[in-house]
Amino acid sequence: AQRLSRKTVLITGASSGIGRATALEFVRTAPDVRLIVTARRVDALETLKGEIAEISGAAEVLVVRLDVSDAGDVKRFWGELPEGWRDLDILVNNAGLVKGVDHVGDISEEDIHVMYSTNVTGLINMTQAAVKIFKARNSGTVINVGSVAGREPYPGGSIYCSTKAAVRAFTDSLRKELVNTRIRVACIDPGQVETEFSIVRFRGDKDKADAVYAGVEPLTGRDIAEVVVFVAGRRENVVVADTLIFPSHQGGATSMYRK
Ligand code: NDP
Ligand code: 8X3
Repeated sequence: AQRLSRKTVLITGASSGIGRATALEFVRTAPDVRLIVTARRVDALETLKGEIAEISGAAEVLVVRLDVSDAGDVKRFWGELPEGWRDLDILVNNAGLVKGVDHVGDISEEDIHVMYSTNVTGLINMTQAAVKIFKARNSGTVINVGSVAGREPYPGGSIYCSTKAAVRAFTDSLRKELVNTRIRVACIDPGQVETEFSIVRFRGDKDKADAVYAGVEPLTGRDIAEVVVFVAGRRENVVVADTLIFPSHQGGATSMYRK
């Protein structure tokens, strides 16, 4: 908690699921943390800000609407960060999504574009800006949310899985580029977590989303959030470079014990 005291943390995709849980977990761990919570849905971010205020009056929260898939928006975001919030300590690149389960040949251009521009280009653009700040100070932490899907691609996931494989490769390159610095780079690869992820995948079809979690006990956003905050809170010389987190009945992306 002491190590995260007064640190400035930027979380993308904080309006739901893992990102939202991560914001709350930072506050529980370090009540005077300073959070920049971003996503497209500002209402949900304002609700989150209210919840954070109930947990800790000492936490500072800046709500910013940010669509990471829009390079212009990302540029504007960094250019307009208010004085006092620019000296970032930790970037959590969590915003990401999957659309559909279509097989190659039938995938819409729009779905390909939205997954790549959010999960890959968005994450890269955010990281490029943060790394400039971190290099100038020779400290900082980048935590990228990948997925088991990036390690173990499955049918119906060609685009999503390849975006997460890209996150993994990008993260590894970055860590190696920065070995002569005190900047830390981590990849968090969750297995199955029950969030809005499947609702987004099935375009709002709640029955299809629920079927994904039928007969299994998935992880919660908080389970992953605890790992993110643990990684961020290690001693400066400790880099948790890689993680793979499953619920106990998951053996791999497509290996799940169902009751
Ligand atoms: P949710 O759908 O619950 O949350 C996704 C978050 O990403 C939302 O806050 C959403 O906010 C945000 N987001 C989506 N598109 C954009 C965008 N263009 N710009 C900014 N924010 C965006 O899903 P999860 O919490 O599960 O997903 C978080 C991360 O975890 C993703 O990267 C996902 O790939 C990864 N993951 C999830 C797993 C799971 O089983 N759930 C497993 C492994 C990895 P808004 O819509 O308001 O913009
Ligand atoms: C989310 C996990 O296996 O549904 O990244 O793609 S999976």
